[in-house]
Amino acid sequence: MTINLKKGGRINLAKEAPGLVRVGVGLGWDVSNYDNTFDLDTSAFMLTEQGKIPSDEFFVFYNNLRSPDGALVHKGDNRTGAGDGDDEMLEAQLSKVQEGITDILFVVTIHDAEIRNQNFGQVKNAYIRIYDLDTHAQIAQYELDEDFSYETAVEFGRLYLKNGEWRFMAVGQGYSTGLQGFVDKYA
Ligand SMILES: [Ca+2]
Ligand SMILES: [Ca+2]
Repeated sequence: MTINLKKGGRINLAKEAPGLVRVGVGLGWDVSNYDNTFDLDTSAFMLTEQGKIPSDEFFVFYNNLRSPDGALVHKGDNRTGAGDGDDEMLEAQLSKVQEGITDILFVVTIHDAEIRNQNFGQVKNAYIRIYDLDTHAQIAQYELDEDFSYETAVEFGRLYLKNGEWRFMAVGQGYSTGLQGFVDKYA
């Protein structure tokens, strides 16, 4: 059974998916204008309570595919988003997350958005979903239902620790920045 989250919606993984060991995080999107190449990039910031990454290696993206604690693995860059299903994926093993990290924030940015004059107003069917990697059962999905226009970057969802239990929240916050803007904010 999958839970459809709205913006701001939260679930407790310990309650909704007891026995969950490895979490799959899938992001998908399509674009309305296929004459143009849209390269959306998924990245993750593993944050402490201070809202910062403890070191650069806890910024997991296409050039740093694995966090130092081995808890988070990025499955690689998709350059077009063509086709159905997940376009970019990450795998998380929450029991391995380094102590002190309380938040794993997933963001999506458009590569070279400014140069190519692209924004999320041209992106369709964008979603983030989390599932059990071992059983492939989907746990929750959040479809980006905001009417974005000029935004070029989105904080999409986050896994976060509360009272010793991991939870997931649908964030859906757009920004007119790029990956560097998030690095400036969280590094
Ligand atoms: Ca990409
Ligand atoms: Ca797609």
